[in-house]
Amino acid sequence: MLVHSPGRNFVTLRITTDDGITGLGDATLNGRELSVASYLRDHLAPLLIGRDAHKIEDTWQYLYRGAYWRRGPVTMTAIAAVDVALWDIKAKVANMPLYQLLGGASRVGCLAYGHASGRDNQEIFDSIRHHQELGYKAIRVQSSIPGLNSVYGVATAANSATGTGSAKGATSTRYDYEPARRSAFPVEEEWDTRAYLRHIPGVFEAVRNEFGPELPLLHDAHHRLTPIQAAKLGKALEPYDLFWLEDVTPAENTDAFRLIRQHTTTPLAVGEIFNSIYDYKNLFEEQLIDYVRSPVSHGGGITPLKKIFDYAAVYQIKSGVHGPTDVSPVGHAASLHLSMAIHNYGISEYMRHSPETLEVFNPSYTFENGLIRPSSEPGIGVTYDDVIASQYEYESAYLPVNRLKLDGSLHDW
Ligand code: KDG
Ligand code: MG
Repeated sequence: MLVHSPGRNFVTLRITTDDGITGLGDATLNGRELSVASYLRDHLAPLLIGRDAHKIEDTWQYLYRGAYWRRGPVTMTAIAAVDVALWDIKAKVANMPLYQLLGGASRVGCLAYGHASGRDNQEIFDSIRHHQELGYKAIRVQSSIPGLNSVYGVATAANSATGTGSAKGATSTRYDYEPARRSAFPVEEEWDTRAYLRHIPGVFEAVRNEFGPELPLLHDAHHRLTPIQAAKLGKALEPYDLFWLEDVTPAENTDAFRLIRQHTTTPLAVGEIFNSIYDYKNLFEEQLIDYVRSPVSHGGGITPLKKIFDYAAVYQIKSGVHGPTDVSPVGHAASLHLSMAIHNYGISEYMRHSPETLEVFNPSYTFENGLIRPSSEPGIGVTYDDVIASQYEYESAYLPVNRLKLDGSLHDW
């Protein structure tokens, strides 16, 4: 178990076979890292000793069904780490990049979106241009809201990214909310939904006027709206032709999507906090969403996520993998190999990691001309440098919490 903080906290599982082959899995659960580390160290690792590393499906079922306590972010992140490490090992033994074992490449590379944000429209335009210079062909846009001091997902200082083609060595676009402002307690932010709903459509109107109709634009509402507010926002954004609107309502109430869907044709994405195929079942079967946000690392691993994507394909629903910097390069690489292979790929979020993170993980994937591509290295193509990692000790860090500006009551994240 590797628990370090190169730029931000990561938990990484390394499995070594009797033959000395190693596989890596991402076990990072932002703000709750040590719970997964304990689950792995205290409960799963002892069960893996002596098991055949090639029996991936059987091991997944053994850990999932055997626990009795199924699902949940901690359990599924831990199982995902084991699953990915075993796939990494299998692909290394086969001497192939992992996507070859998953069916081979269905595309030359995976379309990725970057994060633009700003305190006003001019800053947003600059941030979009900057991301276009970095090679992004699709861009998420987040904005400050007049009257609110800070809004999650919006950088409050000018970005300093300079990276080019290679993911390694690229200077990351830094957000000052990352890594969630380290402190023993979460930072408290304020929120006003009516102000947000009044402001956001105008931002997208301005962005469309500035950049034209072609550029795919995305937006994340971070679970903050009621169903009827979400419906209103989706409708208001229709003239600006979004690629997707993400996480409009608290994700656990999937029934909300019925109401939202009745009112808007803006495509909807959800699932970054889901961890099971059962979270998606009704959303798929009633065709209530358009994109699946689960990353490999929180979706239980490659083994179940491949099944989720195949299930989604029946309903013409596509992948839209979560890829913030709290998914480690191991997690990104695992999602990338799966993304290369499936037919119903949509898009991936690709936030660049900090130089410290890249130095420790050495990912071999590259980003160029809007696409992330895995290398031809056997396995998932990530190596972990223990020596450099040991310089970065774990430090507790939390995501912010959100209180209503009006009366200070806690609001949905
Ligand atoms: O750990 C939580 C973050 O990864 C999340 O807030 C980022 O919403 C997010 C996104 O779409 O990347
Ligand atoms: Mg999100």
